[in-house]
Amino acid sequence: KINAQKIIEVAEAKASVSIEDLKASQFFSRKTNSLVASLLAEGSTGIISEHKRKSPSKGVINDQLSVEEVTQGYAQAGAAGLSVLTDKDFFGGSKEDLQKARLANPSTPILRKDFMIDAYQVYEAKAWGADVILLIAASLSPQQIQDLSQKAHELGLEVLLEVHDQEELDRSPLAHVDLVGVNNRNLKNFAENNVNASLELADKIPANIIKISESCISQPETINQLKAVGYKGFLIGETFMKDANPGTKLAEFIA
Ligand code: IGP
Repeated sequence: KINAQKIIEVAEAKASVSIEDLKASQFFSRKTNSLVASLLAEGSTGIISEHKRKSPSKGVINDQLSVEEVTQGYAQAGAAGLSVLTDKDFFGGSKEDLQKARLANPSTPILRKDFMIDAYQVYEAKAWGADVILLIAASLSPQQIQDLSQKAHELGLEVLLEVHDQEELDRSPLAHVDLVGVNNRNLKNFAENNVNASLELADKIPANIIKISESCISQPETINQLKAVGYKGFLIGETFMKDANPGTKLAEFIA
């Protein structure tokens, strides 16, 4: 759910950096990398590996490594894409994390992982070096999803829409997004620790849409299980981040 703090932050950010300023930033006019193309490429690992220092459910996961070390390790090990948290309050991320990840990995698709509610944040995402934005169906109206997706596409960004259940899937304007992610973790109670949500929703998502399974993936066998029901992407954070060497962990995972 949206919290008041976040809304205030967005308003503050608006006041200090104008959209014109964002448009003038070094990354704004760059050509973006397509996550869709990367996931569909022959031999893609499908793995979208995440930089995540801490989370509300797990506390500190790993704050010992630089974002460059983590993301380059992932890219070298074969990640199809990267996800970088920019939310400070809950996940300890920042815009600098995204900017550093971009500079360290010029040709890898990067998802800005944050709670997006305003078009201003889509401009930020582009200006900070992202290729893809996340839209969470649970906290947005269908109209907002449509409008934010349109803005993202206008700026050359792709859209990953996150759903957790059938109700969210049914009311979402799927024609406007590029990828659909099923979050296995229930954001309301953090209860789940399995990929049942992805398995249940697999055949409810139209076949022409690229499916990603998000969260709670800790075993390589799970990837095969998810691939068998049509998933092309696998968003994995904690399993890699809690290792002293996240890139090596990814390499072992896909070996
Ligand atoms: C990664 P995990 O269980 O592998 O660390 O999960 C990612 O799916 C998770 O961080 C996530 C998330 C989100 C974080 C999915 N959707 C929305 C913040 C906001």
